[in-house]
Amino acid sequence: MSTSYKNFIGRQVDAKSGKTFENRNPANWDEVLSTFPMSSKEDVDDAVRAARKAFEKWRLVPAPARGDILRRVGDLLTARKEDLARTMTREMGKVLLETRGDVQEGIDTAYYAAAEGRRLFGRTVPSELPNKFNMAIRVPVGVAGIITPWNFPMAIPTWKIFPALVCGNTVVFKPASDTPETAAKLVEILVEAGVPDGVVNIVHGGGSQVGMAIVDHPDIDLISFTGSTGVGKKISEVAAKTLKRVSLELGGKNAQIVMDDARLDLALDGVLWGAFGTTGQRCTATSRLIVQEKAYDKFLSMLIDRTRKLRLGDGLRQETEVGPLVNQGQLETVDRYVKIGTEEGATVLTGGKRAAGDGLSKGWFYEPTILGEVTSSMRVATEEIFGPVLAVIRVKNITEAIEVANSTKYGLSSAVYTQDINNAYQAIRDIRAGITYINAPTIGAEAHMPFGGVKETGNGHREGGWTVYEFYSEWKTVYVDYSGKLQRAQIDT
Ligand code: UN1
Repeated sequence: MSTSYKNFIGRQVDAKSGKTFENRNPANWDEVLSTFPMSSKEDVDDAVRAARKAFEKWRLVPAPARGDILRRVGDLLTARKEDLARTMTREMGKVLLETRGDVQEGIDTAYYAAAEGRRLFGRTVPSELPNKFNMAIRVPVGVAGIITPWNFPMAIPTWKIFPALVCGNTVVFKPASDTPETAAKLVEILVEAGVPDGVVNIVHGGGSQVGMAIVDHPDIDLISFTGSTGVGKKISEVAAKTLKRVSLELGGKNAQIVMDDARLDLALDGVLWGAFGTTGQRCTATSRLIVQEKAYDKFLSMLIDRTRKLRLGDGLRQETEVGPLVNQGQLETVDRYVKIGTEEGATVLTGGKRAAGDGLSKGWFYEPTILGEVTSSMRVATEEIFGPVLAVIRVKNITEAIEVANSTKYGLSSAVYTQDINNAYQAIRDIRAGITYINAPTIGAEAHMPFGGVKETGNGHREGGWTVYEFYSEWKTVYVDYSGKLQRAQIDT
C-alpha cells in the first residue's frame, strides 16, 4: 500500500487539479512508494499568499528564537535519521551509508543554523560627523522560492531552507518530483518543531508547472535553485523580469588529478568514491580523471580492477556499494554518452552497458564505466553526464593537468593527489573551481564551509557556511543622529 501525501500550505491540501503522480523505487520500478499532488500555478499562488502573510509575523520573531526551532529540527532529524535514510534510499536509490550521510548533512546544517540565530552579525562603523551613530544590520528579504534536485533530497533542501528561516524569510518549497517523500517528511519535522503555519509551504509537482510558476511569481523575492545549467539559465531569464535575487548551483565536470608522485592507493580510494559514489549523480562527482604519464598504466589497471569488483544492487542491502540511477531518463542519458564517447574515439575499459544479474532487472542499474584514451575536447570530457562514467585523460605535468582540468565550461569541484607541495599550491592557485581538495576526492563538502562554483556552475553565490546567510538577508544601513541639529554629510565635515 502506498501512502498518499498532500501539499502543505498552512495545512494539508490536495492540488487544485485533483491530479496526482506516483513516486517509484528506482531499484525496483514496479514498486510504487507513494503518491503526491500534481500541482500547478494556482497552488503556487495559494502558497505564496500564505508565505507572504506569515512573513509579517515571522520576520518579528527574534532570530535566536528562530534558531531555537532549528535546533529542535536538528534533534528530530537525529531521532529519525534511520527512517529518513531508508525513505531516501527507496525513492532515489543511493546506498544507505550515503543516505545516512545526506541526513547527517541536514543535521549539521540545522545546528549550524541554530547557532547562527545568535550571530547574524551586523557592523558598526564610525560616522564622519560628531554625535552620529552608523550601523548596518541584516534584515530578511521576504518570500523565498526554493527548488531542489533529487540527488541530495535532504541536504540540499536543508542548506537552503534553514538559513532562509533563520534570516526571517518565509518559504515556498518545490522538491524534485523524483524525491517528494523525503521532502514531505522534512516539512513535517519543521512543523512539528514549531515553525508556524504559512512559514514553510511545500508544493509538489513538475518543474515547468510548479517550479516556473514560483520563479515567475511577482510576490516571491528570491530564488534558490540547484539543478542543471540549462534550467538555471532559464530561471535567470524569467526571474530577471521581476528583478528577483537568484542563487544558482548548477552543473559540474569535476576532475581528479593524479600526479606521478601521488600515493596511488589513496588516489584510488578517492576516485572510486568520487566517481561511483551516489552512482556518479552528484554535482561534485568525479567525472574526469587526469593522470600523469608515468603513473597512468599502473593506476589505470588498479582502478579497472577495483571498479569491476564494485557491488551493484538495492541500496537498502548492506553489501551494496553502488545503487541504481534515479530513473529511466538518466539511464538513457548515460548510455547515450557512452556511445558518443566511443564514436569520438574513447575506449570502454570496463562497464559501458546496463547491468544485468540477480536483483538488477527491475531497476535502472548501469555498470560503473571507465572510458580510456579520452582527450580534453571530447564531449565525454566536457559535458556533464551525471552517472557512473569516468573519462580518463593522460597528461605530462602539473601545468598541463591544470589546463585540462580547466577546459570545461564548469567549475565546481576539483581534486589533486600529490605528495609535492609545489604541485598542490600551483593547483590551489590555478584551478578555476569553487572547491579544490588536496589528497581527498571531489565529493565531501562540509556543511559549514562555502559551497559553489565558478563559470557556468553558478552565478557567484555560495551556499553552506556563513556565506549563505548573506544571500538570505538584505543589508539595511542605519544612521542615528543624536546631535540635535541638521548635520550635512560631505558638507559639514
Ligand atoms: C551535490 O552534488 O549537489 O560534497 C551536492 C558533496 C556533498 C554535496 C553534494 N556534500 O558531495
